[in-house]
Amino acid sequence: MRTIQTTPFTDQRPGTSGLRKKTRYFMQPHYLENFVQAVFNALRKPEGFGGDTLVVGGDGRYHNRAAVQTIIRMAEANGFGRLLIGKGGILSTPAASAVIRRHRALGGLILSASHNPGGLDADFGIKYNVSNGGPAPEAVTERIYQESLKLTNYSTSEHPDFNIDEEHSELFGETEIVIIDPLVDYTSVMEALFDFSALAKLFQGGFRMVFDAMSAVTGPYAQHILEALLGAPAGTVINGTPLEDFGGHHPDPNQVHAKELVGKLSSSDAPDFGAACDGDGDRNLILGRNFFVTPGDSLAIIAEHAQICIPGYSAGLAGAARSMPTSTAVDRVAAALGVKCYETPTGWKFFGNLMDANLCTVCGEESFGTGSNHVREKDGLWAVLCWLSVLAKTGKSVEEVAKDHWRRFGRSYYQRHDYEGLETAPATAMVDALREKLATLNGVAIAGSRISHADDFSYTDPVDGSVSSKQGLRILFDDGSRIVCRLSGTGTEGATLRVYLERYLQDDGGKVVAEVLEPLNVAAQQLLELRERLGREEPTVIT
Ligand code: VG1
Ligand code: CO
Repeated sequence: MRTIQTTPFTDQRPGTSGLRKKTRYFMQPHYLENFVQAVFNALRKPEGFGGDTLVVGGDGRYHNRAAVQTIIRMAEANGFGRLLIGKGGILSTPAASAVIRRHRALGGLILSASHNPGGLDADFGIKYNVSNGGPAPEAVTERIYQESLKLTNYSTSEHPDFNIDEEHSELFGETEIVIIDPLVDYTSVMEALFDFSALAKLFQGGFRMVFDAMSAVTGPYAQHILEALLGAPAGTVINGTPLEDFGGHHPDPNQVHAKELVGKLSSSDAPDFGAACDGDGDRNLILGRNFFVTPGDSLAIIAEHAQICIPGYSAGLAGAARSMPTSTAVDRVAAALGVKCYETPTGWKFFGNLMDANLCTVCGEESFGTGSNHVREKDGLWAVLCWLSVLAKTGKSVEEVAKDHWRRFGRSYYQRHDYEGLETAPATAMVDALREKLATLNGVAIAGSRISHADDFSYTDPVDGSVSSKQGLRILFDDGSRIVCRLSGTGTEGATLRVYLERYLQDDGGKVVAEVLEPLNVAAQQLLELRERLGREEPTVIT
């Protein structure tokens, strides 16, 4: 073991989902090592880690492999009993969660900046997941950050690079290093939930889909499950080989970045169903022929059909949950099912306690994240299998399923507007200024309705009582409309403002979304003084 002297970096506080920085910044001497040591110090127990398993894997982006080697050396020096490492350093985020749970690991280090672009000149990231398989809760990330601020040294060991490309097990000092097939645990979890033979029949009947892996980590998972096990024709999965720079694309599965897929679904020869996942495989995009399902509707529709269409949920749902900015569509389904719907801050880490306490079964976010208590991460391919199950069972098209849902529940017309590449100081000042104004907004008439309540969202975890404040400004209207504003916590450059617009109408869902939301869009821009403060009139991305 070697002890290396180091000095703290002051910027290692994890954001919405782990620590994300520019790749080159991550590659500077000691940067990754300091963070990993801070994680280990935050977890340290009197008896050491000799009885513990640590899971390691990532989305395959640039620097993933080198980071795995660094972590192996440090985990050995810090006394871990066993390391489970995805072959090639690969584990999708939901697969890592499954491995942690099934092998009763202490936790896992996931190397990913998720939907952020990858490459030497793009982004890298790392996050720690706890023993339930979910992202570390805020109390833990805060402890990691405090440890990072007082580091004086880290422990590592000298050893040439390990072979991480073949499944095997070897002993390094007292540490057992096991290279595992990254597909096995995840596939077992899916097989336990879904009726694979019913889904295979769907494909046998000529059902056609295109799955866009966006040159990211879900390629091998989708090829294995959709093509090899369910018998979808070869070529169903496109961009299926994970690349270190995701082919230069932005692996964010929305209509803007998944252009190729959107094009296929709107062509004259369009398949029945289209889907895509993000860099680390936890997000999903759901498309029908010429039809986009918003993530909020997708969550609601999955919750509506789970018990009837998916064997894993035949006992019904214990409850549902969504992040605060996510549309309220799932709330109406939960009410119809007679179960509670919880409203949490943005970020998957807030769902873990609810699922551990069996308060909710399915949950989701507007940012193309949907999942359930089968793991403790959002899960892109799971959402795809849910939709396939709904389509197989009902025999309907994606569009028919969505329209039936609107006819029954009404529709939350919804959009997120991102204003990217803002300067941090004026963007923060703008949000601060609106926060100051919130108390005076009650009763104000704007956007054709009246503001009934405005606050900065604060969440008290119903399980452990922990409080998370300043989680986003929300302006609620008396007709059920909402404007929500917050700054992104996953970016690596400048600031991104997210404005979420929602208007609920009890209609058949046939109106044009942008037209329904325009008054709210104008009101949000005015309240924020976007043009005056930042010179912006148009968002960079609308999802
Ligand atoms: C974004 C999304 C949030 C999601 C997070 C991580 O965070 O809005 O809903 O949980 O990304 O997703 P922010 O702070 O930038 O709005 V992923 O796929 O990066 O793990
Ligand atoms: Co992701």
